[in-house]
Amino acid sequence: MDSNIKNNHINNTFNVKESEELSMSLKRLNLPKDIKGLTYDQCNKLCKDIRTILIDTVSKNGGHLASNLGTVELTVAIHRVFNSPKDKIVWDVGHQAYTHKLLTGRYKDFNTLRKEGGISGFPKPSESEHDAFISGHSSTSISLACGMAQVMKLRNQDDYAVAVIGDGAFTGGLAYEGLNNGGNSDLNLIIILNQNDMSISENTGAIANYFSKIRQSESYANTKLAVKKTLDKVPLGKNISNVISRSKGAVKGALFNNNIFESLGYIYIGIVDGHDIEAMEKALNTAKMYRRPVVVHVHTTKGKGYRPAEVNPNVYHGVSNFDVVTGRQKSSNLNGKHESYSNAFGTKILKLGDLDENICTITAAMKENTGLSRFAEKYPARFFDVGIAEQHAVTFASGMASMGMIPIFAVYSTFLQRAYDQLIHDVAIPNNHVVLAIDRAGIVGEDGETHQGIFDVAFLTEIPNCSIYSPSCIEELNWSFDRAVYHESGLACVRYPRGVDKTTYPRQEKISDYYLNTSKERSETLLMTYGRTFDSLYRTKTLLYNRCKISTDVLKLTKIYPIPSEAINIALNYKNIIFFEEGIQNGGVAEHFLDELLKLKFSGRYTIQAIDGFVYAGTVHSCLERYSLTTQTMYEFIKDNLSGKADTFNES
Ligand SMILES: Cc1ncc(C[n+]2csc(CCOP(=O)(O)OP(=O)(O)O)c2C)c(N)n1
Repeated sequence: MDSNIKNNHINNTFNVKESEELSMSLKRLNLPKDIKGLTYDQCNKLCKDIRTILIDTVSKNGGHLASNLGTVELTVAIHRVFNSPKDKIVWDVGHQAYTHKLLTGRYKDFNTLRKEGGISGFPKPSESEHDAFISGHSSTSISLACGMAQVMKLRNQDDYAVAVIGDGAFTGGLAYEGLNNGGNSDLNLIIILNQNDMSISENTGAIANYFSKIRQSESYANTKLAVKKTLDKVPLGKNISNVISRSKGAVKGALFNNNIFESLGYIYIGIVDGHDIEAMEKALNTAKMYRRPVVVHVHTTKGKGYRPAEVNPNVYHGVSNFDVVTGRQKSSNLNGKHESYSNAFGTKILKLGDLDENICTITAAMKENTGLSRFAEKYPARFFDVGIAEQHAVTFASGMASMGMIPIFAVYSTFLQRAYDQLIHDVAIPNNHVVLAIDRAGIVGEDGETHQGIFDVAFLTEIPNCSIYSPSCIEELNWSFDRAVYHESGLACVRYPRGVDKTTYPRQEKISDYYLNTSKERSETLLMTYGRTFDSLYRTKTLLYNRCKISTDVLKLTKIYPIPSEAINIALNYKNIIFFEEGIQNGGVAEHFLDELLKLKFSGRYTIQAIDGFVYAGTVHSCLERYSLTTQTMYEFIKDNLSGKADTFNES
């Protein structure tokens, strides 16, 4: 750990010697078991130390900072009260589980957080038996915990399934499906609702308003007082039925009127100060004693303990590496000379919005990250943040489209997976004109297999009347949106990668659905791709010629689906086609392209190099390398293809 971290931004006075002792104790303790034996004073010191480790590590490796700083005490309390791994702790989204990782034997390797082969940024059962389930996508924890608690019951196990879910994740529809199911049961299901009033941006919607009202109500103070008074008198573990009836009365008496959770069949305990370990412990121990579904509602401060993150929790929700003293992120996309695709989309959509009052934009809790902030500011009446609710966003968009508006839903490729039925049933079948701005399409890197945007092309191309554009640079992104908004009908998608446009390939005079770059000498080999990998493929073509005098032609698709018929006719003239695709192979464009060629009796060689499984964490470059999608690896792949197997090719 970097012992130089003694700066003003860390609110807690940080004592290096004390911290080193505690780091030692993090190493020495048999965690999570031994945490139960610490005094509250030791716990509080440990929390300070954990915060320093979090800030230090995330400042170097990037990751989710503010959410983790907010859940330090909460996690300590959870591990003092529950017995992981017998009790199952399910972290919703999983981006706030760093302290859990530190407390469950991963301190030593924590410096590898989010690195290839290192500690994952999300819970991962293959990494530790304490990670009850993988996560990454929001709002799954209640359903998972429900399922686990159900099995505990079937097996007569007196253990607990604990869902830890934020108020942002609580805006997702799946949370309500789980809540509905669990409330009607007698399971050992404990839902810890962590309210910090933030999703990535400020939490939005009626539920967020409702939670604020609960918090502001006078009963907040009353509840705290009543629970404390009752539990102070109750020796835990003794005469449990008495304890239950007494604490039940007290808790119930102090409930918020018409509490939604009570109405759905849950015992409700709250609101508890999520930074007060003792109070948390008491609330959780009470919850355990009921042996039926309980909601423990806690309040925390996102970014707690690091001033820049407390002041701007949205900026420090997910960060690249940053300077601890200034708080400045080192590789922020917008600071460099290259423009990010998200920012370019933000500019384009603003221009379209200026010219056309029918244009409106939708986000599922990702306003800043998808580049919609400027549109939201300028046209608040035409901007909609619907919460973490991708399914609703798609159907909501289709409702708007049916009334003549042009809705543009900006969404990460990975989260669009949530809305598959809505795309088919609510958009494609009625053939409503909904535009999807699919950000983070392709490999995203360090967040790993739950976040890679590698499935959208395969699942979208299965939907009738869906058109898809995959620009290779920002000029093409602008062109693609003009096409998708005004030249397509039905479901129209533009997909683009995470990060900035650094492409250098020579631009076409006029952008069109496809682009053919031929060599001076006629070539029998056609290299194909679309999207971000085109720039690398173009370099590969040059490399092949310069180093080996191998001539190849390159065909890039900008409109990738339906495949432009001219592109198919061009490809028919070649004897050897190699298609590189930054996406899952099954159902991808390369396979569809081959289908079209075969219908026209293509008899040459056709090779697909695409992704054939889940892509685990690494830098974007190293993930692309694994699938031969960088310049150097494409070069090697093509050389192999043309040499060893060239004989077969010539014979055919
Ligand atoms: C289905 C889905 N959509 C979007 C996201 C992106 N996302 C990650 S965390 C987050 C906000 C979560 O807010 P909350 O649950 O309150 O946790 P906090 O970070 O505030 O602790 C969002 C929108 C996601 N993980 N999953």
